[in-house]
Amino acid sequence: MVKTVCGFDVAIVGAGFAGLYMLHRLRGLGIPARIYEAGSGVGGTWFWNRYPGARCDVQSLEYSYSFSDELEQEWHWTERYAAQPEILRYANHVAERFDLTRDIQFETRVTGAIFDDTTDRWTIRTDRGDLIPATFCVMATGCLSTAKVPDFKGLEIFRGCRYHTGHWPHKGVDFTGQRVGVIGTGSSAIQSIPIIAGQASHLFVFQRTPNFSVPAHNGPLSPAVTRDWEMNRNEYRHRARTSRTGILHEWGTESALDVPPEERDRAYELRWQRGGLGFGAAFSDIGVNKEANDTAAEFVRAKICGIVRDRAVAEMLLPKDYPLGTKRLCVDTGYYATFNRENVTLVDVRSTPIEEITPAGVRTSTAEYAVDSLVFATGFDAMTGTLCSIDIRGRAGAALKQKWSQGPRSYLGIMVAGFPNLFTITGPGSPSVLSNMIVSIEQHVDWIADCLAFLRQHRLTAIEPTVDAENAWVAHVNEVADSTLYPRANSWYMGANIPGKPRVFMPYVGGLGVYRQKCDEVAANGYEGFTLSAPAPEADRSVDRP
Ligand code: N01
Repeated sequence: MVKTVCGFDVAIVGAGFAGLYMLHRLRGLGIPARIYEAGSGVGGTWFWNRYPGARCDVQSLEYSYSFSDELEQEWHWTERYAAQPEILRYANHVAERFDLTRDIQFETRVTGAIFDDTTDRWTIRTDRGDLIPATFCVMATGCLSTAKVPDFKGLEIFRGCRYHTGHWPHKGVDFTGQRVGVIGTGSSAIQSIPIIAGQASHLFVFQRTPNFSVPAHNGPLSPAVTRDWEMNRNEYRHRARTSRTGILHEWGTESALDVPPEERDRAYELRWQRGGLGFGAAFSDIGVNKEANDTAAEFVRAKICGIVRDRAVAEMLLPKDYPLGTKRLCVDTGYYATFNRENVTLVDVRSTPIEEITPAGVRTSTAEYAVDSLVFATGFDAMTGTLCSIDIRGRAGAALKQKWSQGPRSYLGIMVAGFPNLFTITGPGSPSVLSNMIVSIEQHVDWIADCLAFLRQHRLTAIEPTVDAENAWVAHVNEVADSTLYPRANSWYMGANIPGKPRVFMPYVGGLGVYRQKCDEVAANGYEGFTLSAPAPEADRSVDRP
C-alpha cells in the first residue's frame, strides 16, 4: 500500500558516514530531516563490506570525524589501520552518541525521486511503498555501493556458495577445508586473499590485471602516536582539510628524475618500510610524469620479485601495463607472500579468460578449477552506479541516468543542472575517492548545511546550478585529469570495469584543498554559478517554518 509521509524537509539517502553527519548538521540547524537506509544498520560501506581482512587503507586517527571535540576525545582506536568491525562500532557509536537513529528508517531502499516543477519539491519513493515529500534531497549513497558481479555464463548453475566482498554475510564465512576461488585482485581481494588462504584447503586466485600493492605494516596504535595525535590534533586536522588528499602524507617536493637512482631507491625503501599510501607521494611527479612513475613502479616490481619465490608466479604478479597509482594503490598485509604457500594457485585469466562458471567451479579457456566456494572480489559500479540505479527525475521528468549516459555531469560534484535541490555528497566531479573520504564528506556536508542555512535566511527555497557553470566545471575536471597519468589505466575511476560504461575520469583530481577553496569562494560570492529562487507566493514553503 502506498502511504504518504509528511513533516520534514530534507530526505537523506544512506546512513553511512555522509548521511549520519548530514543528519547531525541539519538537526543543529533545526531543519527537519530523515534518513532512508537500505541496510538494517548504519555504517554504509562498513556495514556491507565485511569480507575477511576488510580494513581501511587510511590510518584510523585520520579516518574519523573531526566535527566534535568530545567525540574525538572519547573514542580510542586500537590499530594503525582500523579493521571493518572497529569502524562499524565507531559508526554505531556516533549514531548513538548523537541520537541519530530515531530519524533513520532502516531496511528501506529508495527507488526513485521525482522533482515537481510546479511546487519545487521532491517526492522520494521507496521499496516499502513510502512516498516522501521533501524540499531537498541529499544523496549520501557512497561512491562504491553498487556491487558488481560480472555477467559470467553459467553463474546460476554453480553448486557451491557464492559471495561478493561488498555483500558479505553478517555471520561471517569459514572456509576451513574448502577449495575456494577468488575472482579479482583489487583492494578487496588483496586484503582477503591472505586470510582465505590461511583457511582454505586450496585457494585459486583468478587474476585479470595484477595490482600494485604496498605493505600496511599495521599494528596496535602506540601510546606515543596517540599522545602526539591528541596534542597536535587541531593542527593535523587543519592540514588534512587543506591538503591534496585529506591524508597526512609527507609529499615529496622533488622530481623522481632529479635525484640519483640510489637516493631515489632509498626514498622508496623508507616509504615501503613505513607502509601505506604515502609510498605514492615520494616524489612530486609520480602522478604526472610516466618516466618518473616508472621508477616507483620498477621499485615495487623488484619488491614483488624479492618476495615471491616462484619466478613464473612472480612474473604474473607484476603490473606492467598502467602507471602506478592510476588504479587505486592497494595496501596489504602479506599479500605477495601468500603466493609462496603450497595451497595457493594464481590463474592468469587475461591470457586464459574465464569462459564460464560450471556447476563445479570455474572454466577458463584452458582448464576447469573445481571449487566449493566462489568469492567475487569484482568491485563496484563506482560513483554513478548507485545514483543511476535510482529513478531520479528532475525538471520536466528528465532522468539523471539519461543525462549521465555519456558520463557524469555536475557542478562541483555537488549538484546537477536540471535537478534543483538535489545534493550529491562526494558526487562525481568532486575529489571523493581520491581523498580521505571522511574529510571530503565533512567538507561537502558542511557546505550543504551552510547552503541550506543561507537559503533559509534569505527565504529562498530552490537552488540549481546553471548549465554554463556545470559545463565549465566538467571541462575543468577533464582538463585536470588529462594533465595526469590517471586516464592511462582501465580503472573503475574511468568506468572501465563496467561493460558499456562511458570512459570518463569521474573524480576531481585537482586536490581537496584547492577544491575546498573553490567551493568556499562559490558560497562567499552568493552561490556563484547557481540559480537561487524564492517560492511562488501561493506555495510559500520556506524551510524555517515551524
Ligand atoms: O574492486 P576493484 P575492489 N573477470 O574494482 C576484477 C575501495 N576499497 O572491491 O582490474 C576477471 O578494484 C578486476 O580486474 P581488472 C578502493 O577504493 C578500499 O577490490 O578490471 N576479473 C579487479 O582485479 C578500491 O579501489 C579498501 O582487470 C574481473 C577486481 O575484479 C575500491 O574499493 C578496501 C572481472 C575488481 O577490483 C574497489 O576495490 C577495499 C572479470 N569479468 C576496497 N571483472 C580499503 O580501504 C572484474 N574483475 C583498503
